[in-house]
Parts: sequence; structure tokens; C-alpha cells
Amino acid sequence: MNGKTFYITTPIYYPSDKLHIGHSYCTVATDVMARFKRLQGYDVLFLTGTDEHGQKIELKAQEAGVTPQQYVDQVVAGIKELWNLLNISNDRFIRTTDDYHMESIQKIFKELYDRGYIYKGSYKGKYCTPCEAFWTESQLVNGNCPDCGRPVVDAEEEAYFFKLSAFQERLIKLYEENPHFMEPQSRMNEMVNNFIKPGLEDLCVSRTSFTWGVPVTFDPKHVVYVWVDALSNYITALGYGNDRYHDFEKYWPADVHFVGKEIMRFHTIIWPAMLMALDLPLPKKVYGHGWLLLEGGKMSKSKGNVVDPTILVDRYGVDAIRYFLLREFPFGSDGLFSNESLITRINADLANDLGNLVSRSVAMVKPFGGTLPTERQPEPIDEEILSLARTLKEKYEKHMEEYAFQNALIEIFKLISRTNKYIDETAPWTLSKDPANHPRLATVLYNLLECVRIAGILLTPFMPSTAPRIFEQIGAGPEITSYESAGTWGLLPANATVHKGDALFPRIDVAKELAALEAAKAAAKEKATPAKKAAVEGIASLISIDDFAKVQLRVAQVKSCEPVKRAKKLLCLQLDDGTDTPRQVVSGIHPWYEPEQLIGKKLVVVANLKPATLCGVESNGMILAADAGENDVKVIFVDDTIPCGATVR
Ligand code: ME8
Repeated sequence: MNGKTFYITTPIYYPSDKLHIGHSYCTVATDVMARFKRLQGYDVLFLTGTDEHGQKIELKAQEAGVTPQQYVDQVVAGIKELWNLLNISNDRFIRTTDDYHMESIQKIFKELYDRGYIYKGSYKGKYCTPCEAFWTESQLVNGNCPDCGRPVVDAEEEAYFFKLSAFQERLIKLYEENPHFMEPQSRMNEMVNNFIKPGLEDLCVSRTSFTWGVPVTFDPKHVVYVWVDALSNYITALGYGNDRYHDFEKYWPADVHFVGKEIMRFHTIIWPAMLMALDLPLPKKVYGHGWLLLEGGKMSKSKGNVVDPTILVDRYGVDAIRYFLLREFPFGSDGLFSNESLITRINADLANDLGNLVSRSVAMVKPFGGTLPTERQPEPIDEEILSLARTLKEKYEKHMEEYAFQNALIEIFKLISRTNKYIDETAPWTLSKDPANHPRLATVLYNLLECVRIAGILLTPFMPSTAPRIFEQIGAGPEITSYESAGTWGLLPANATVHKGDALFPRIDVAKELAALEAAKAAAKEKATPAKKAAVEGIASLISIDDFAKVQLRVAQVKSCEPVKRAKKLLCLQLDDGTDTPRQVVSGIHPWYEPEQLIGKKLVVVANLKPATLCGVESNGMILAADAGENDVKVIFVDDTIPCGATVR
């Protein structure tokens, strides 16, 4: 331990059914950095988590026919599984629905209010529901949301506002005095020109149109705006405003927040302003990485063009995927993902360069029975790889400190390629034939093993499962695989003993594999039935008959039905439930039903559900529907002879 702390975070993810390789990119990068810092001896805190509140989640839960809490619980379990699969070494996982976090958010909101930075007003503006973001007219692109390009809606509501405009000058000063506050540097121009220069407006920070959020303690019909809720996770996870953790003093300010470029605005304007208002120190750096693109644009679930990381890990192993993500694309720029580039990279760098180097170096110790003799015969030709190996750690470290993962890996692979060339130059298989050449052979082999040791150490953060296999094969114990030891040549004992192991990365047949990948993708699509999973998981938590009896199910007939304005998925149904008053229910079934398919039909309604407002329309109850396969929903219609109001049990 070097006595220093390092606090690094990923964004907290929206619980969407399936995270794709683009989401994994940021988390893998953060993990590599956290592991690198631990290797250097830092006391690291690596935080990730999920961002679970907001109207979007409320609607998704409604569509899935479960409560928002049930919905997020199920999805978050899947996200944690994915991070496990990718060997993510986060120290904490925060959920914005965790009690301690919600308690802190309420205190933070009140504190900002008491300090005069939050005031009550009325909001009129353009709102993007999928992004949960309000925009000013001037920020719209062709009248649409500048982030996702989707249409925005006019919204007006009583709301609390954060005095963001009061921080304009202080933010400019922050950027001027800390030119490295944002990386890559180009992001700073983007923020200043697009957001700061046009003038910051106060930010609407509460909502009354839905309830799935943290209630404002002193005005509970308001819930806290999701971004205020979400950004604060970076301090609530340390115990700010709660008793769950006690290391705010120790770790804050964060050394770096890793975030995707589209959410830089929130992290470099709103977040520092909130911290200034709370009189708290600011994060040292916000790094805005690029996007993984597929041909046709950004990978995104709504476009249906996503790559499933679980399929890739299953086929090539976790370390190959981790390596590819950070080697293929410069961290700050966008990168085009393709299966061809993935397989080519695995074959060239991992199977050929690294894998061959390790297996050949180890195999060639065989004439000595696996243990090197100690007599040596160095030659001038050795100098080049020795000097490359001796200086590698320093170059690597410089790149890593700048978050230039790709350059750090390029440096390591320069040594690996050069070492492979050294094998060709020294021809150990010829040396082995004549015992007189064995001292020279032992020298060559020792040099190879030392290069492998040094490369292996520096690859550890990227390939945490492969590095120990490398060390095992070359017989390097923990005392000579520490980070520090990568800076010293000659630590393997002169009589090193090797252990032949399996190939680290088997070579892939490109044509066969591309076909197999397509097939795996199709099979996964077929199998993917998130809704069925929800039902099965629901069954796992049993309820008593008394609990069930609390749910009042009634037969009702659809009298009229129409789409809810500005909400693509919602239908508003007027039901006859056997009482004198028509019952209005809003349901997210428009993707599967047109109003005329419902009018006159009898169905089952949950009659004692608390009213909720969806896109401004009140809903009294919920109609029952079944998840009939991937992306298919069927309303449960009942026999026409059952009278309206009949109890279902
Ligand atoms: O933005 N390539 O959550 P999120 C690279 N909850 N990165 C990508 C990507 C792609 N194709 N697609 C998504 C949120 N990401 C908020 C964060 S933090 C206080 C709140 C990245 O689940 C995206 O850029 O939509 C973001 O950094 C992260 O995945 C989470 O996105």
C-alpha cells in the first residue's frame, strides 16, 4: 500500500432488460483502472450501481405488469450477473432505491433548499421522456431532443428549481483554472460553447407527474428529478447524509468519474454546481469516453442493434473481450464494433503474438527437463529486448495515468512482437541440437521468460484471469509479479522451472466463427423472453393467501378506448366494472392493440390499485395481460357471459 486513496466511478446504469457491449465498455475500462491503481498500491474504491427512479421505469413496470420495485429488482440482478461475468471488481454497488441513498437525497434536497439554491416555481418547457431531460428551445436539434433525436413534448408543472444560473461564472473559472478537469480536452470546448456560453438557465429539479422517485420531504407530491438523485450517488455511497458508510472524508473528492460523452453535460455542469452549492469539494476529473458504434450508428436497444456481451464472453472468454475493448478503440473517441475486427484482433494479438510467445518460450525449456541451467552466454543481439523490457513499465505507466489504455497495450505488444522476432533471430531450436550451445540457449530462453513475466504483470489489469496462468507457466511466484517488480530485469531465478499449460487463446477460424456468431445471436433472440423470466422470478418469492386476497380482481367491459396523446405506448380505456361510475385505466398496450380491438371486450382489472398519473392522465387500476414471448403481450380476455363487476379469485 502506498498510503494513498483512489476513488473511481462508472455511471450508474438505467435498469434496461439487457446491457449491451457499449455499456460494458465503460465498466470494463473503470475496472482496468481500478485494478491498475490497486496494483500500484493505492487504497481503491471502485463504485458502480443502478439508476432506478423516474417515469421511464414507472412506465416499463406498468407495461410489464409488475410494480416498479419488482421490475428493477429483477433487472438489477441481471446487471450484477453481467458484471460478475466480466470480472468487474467493484468495491460497492449502489442502487438509487437503497434506503440509505434515498435518505441522503432527501437531506441534500432540503439542504439546497435551506441554503436558497432551490426555490419553487412553475416549469414550462420541452421535455424528452426517454432521456428524462428538459431542454430549452435553443438546445433542440431540428425540434427534437439533442441527445436521442426523439420528439420532445411541451410540459408545464409546478416545480422546484435549482439556481444553476448562479454558477455560470464559477464554472468558467473552474474550467480555466483546471484545464484537466474534463478529458479529453475537446469535451471542454463542447461544454463551454454549447451550454455555458449560451447562458445557463435554472434547472427544474422536481416532478409531480409521476411518483416513482424520492419524495421531497417538505412537499411530498414532488419527487426529486432523477439526475439530482442519480448524480448524488457518488457521495451517498460514501455515507454522505447517511449512516450506512463512513468514508466520505477518506475518498471524496473522486479522482475520476468515467462517463459516456453524452452525459458529460450532467457531470461537468450540474454536478459541480450542486457540489458548489453544498460547499463540497469537486471531483478531480471527469473523463468522457466515446461510443461503440455499429454500422448504422450508436448501439442502442431502441434501435435493436446491440451486441450481447454474454455471447461474446461465452465464445472467446472474458479476457479476450476486455482486451479487445480497450485495445481496439482509443478511449476518448468513438469506435466501430464488428465481429470481424474482434476475431482478427484476438487471432493476431492474443493467439499469435502473446499465446505463441508464452507457449514457445515454455516449450523450448524442454531439452533442460523444464528447469533452466544457470550457465549464461549473453550476446549483443540481446540488448534490444532487454532495453525494451527495462523501459516498458515507465512508458506503460505514463499512458495509464493519462487513461490512454490503447497506447499502454500497444507498448506491451511492442515488446511481445519484438520478443517473437528475437526467437526467429536466435533460432533456439537450432541451438538446442548442440550441447555446446546450451549456455547460449539458456540465455535466450531466460530472456524470453523475463519478457513474458514483465508483459504479464502489466497485462494483469486488462486480463486478470490470464495473467496468473502466464505466471504459472513460467514459474513466477507472487514475489516477482508485483507491479514494482515489472521495473526490474532479471528477477526470475536463474534456474527457473516452467510448467507447460494449455494454449492461452486458441486460434479462431474466422469464416466458421462469423457464421456461428450469427447463429448464436439468432438462438439468443429466440430464447430471450424477459417477460417469462419475470414471471418465473415472481414465483420464487411466495406470498400468503392473505396477501393474494388483498388484490381485488374484477371483470370489466371496455366501453371506449383511445390513445394517450404524446405517449406512443399508452391507451386510455373507459371500463364498465359493474359500478355506476365508469373506471378509467391507462395501459401500456398500444404497441400490441389498437382501440377497436378492445372496445366491447371483457377483461380483468385490478380494482384496488392506488391511482397513478401516466403522462398526465389518471389511471385507476390495471388490466391483466400476459407476456406471450419476446416483445409480445396479450390481454387476458374473459368469457362474454361473465357479468361486469364479477370477482376473479
Ligand atoms: O446514462 N458505447 O445510464 P445509461 C459506449 N443513468 N458507451 C455507451 C453506449 C455505447 N454504445 N451505450 C451506453 C445513464 N453507453 C444514467 C447515468 S450517472 C449519475 C447516471 C454508456 O444506462 C453511456 O454513455 O443510459 C453511459 O455512460 C453508460 O453507458 C450508462 O448509460
